[in-house]
Amino acid sequence: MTARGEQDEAAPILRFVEPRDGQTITGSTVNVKLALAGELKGYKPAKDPATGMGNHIHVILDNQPYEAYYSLDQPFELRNVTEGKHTLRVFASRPWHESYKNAGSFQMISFTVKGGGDVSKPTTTATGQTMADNKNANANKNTNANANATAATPPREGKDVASSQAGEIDTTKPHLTYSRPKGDYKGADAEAIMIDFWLVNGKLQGDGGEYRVRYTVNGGDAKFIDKWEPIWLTGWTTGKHTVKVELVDKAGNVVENGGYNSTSRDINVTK
Ligand SMILES: [Cu+2]
Repeated sequence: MTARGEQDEAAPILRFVEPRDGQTITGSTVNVKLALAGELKGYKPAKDPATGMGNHIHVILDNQPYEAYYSLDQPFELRNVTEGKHTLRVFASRPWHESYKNAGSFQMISFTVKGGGDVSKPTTTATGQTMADNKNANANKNTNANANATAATPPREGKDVASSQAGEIDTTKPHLTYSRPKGDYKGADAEAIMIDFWLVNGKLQGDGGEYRVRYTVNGGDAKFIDKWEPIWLTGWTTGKHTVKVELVDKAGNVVENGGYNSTSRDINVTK
C-alpha cells in the first residue's frame, strides 16, 4: 500500500457510457464502456503484465459473480447475453479486490436484450440444422478482429456469460451487492479471505443505520457485519466452501429487493 501512494484515499467516480440506462440492445454481445473521473490520486485501472494484477473494475451482470475489467480504453464485452431484462453493476476495486466505497464509485443500470444468445442452444436454421456454434462464432470473430488490429492493440477484455435475468429491483430501496469472496484461493491467498460488498440506500447499525449484514460459511452459525468495511476470515481448510451474505433488517429478515440481498457463492480453497 505504501508503494501505491495516495491512491487508496482516492474517490473514483464511474459513469456508464454504454449501455445507457434503459437501453434496448439487439444481439447477444453487450459492450460495456465506462468513464472514470473523481479524485483519483493516481488511481488507474490497469493490469501489470508481470503479476497479472492491478486496479480494476468489478462488472456484475444480474447477480452473477463479478468480472474483473482492467483497461477502460477498450469496452468490456459481455458475450452470449440472454434475451430479456438485465441489470449491470460496476464499482472501482483495488488489486486485492477491495472496493472503493465512496459515493459515485458504484453505478447500476438496467438494459434489455433482444435476440440474445444462449451457449446451450447453438444458432439453428428453421429446419433445425446447426448454422453456427455461438462459442465458435465468437472465437472466430475475435480472431478476425485481432488479425485486423495493429500489434499495439490488445485483445478485448470480455466474457461468455451464463444465462441470467435481472431481478425486479427497486433502485430506491436498500440493496447489497455481493463482491467477494469468489473463485479459487491458493496458498498465501487462502490464509485470510475477504468478505466485501457494496451497499446503497441503507446504513448498517454500526454506521448509524438500521440494517445488518449476516453471513454464514458452509451453512454454519450466522455472524454479523455491522460496519460497512471488508472483513477477513482465517482458518479455511482445503476444499469447496459456500459463503452466504445477506442484508437483514432489525428483525433479522432479509430485505427483499429483486433477490439481490441474499447471495451464496462457492469458493475453492487449496492450502
Ligand atoms: Cu477484483
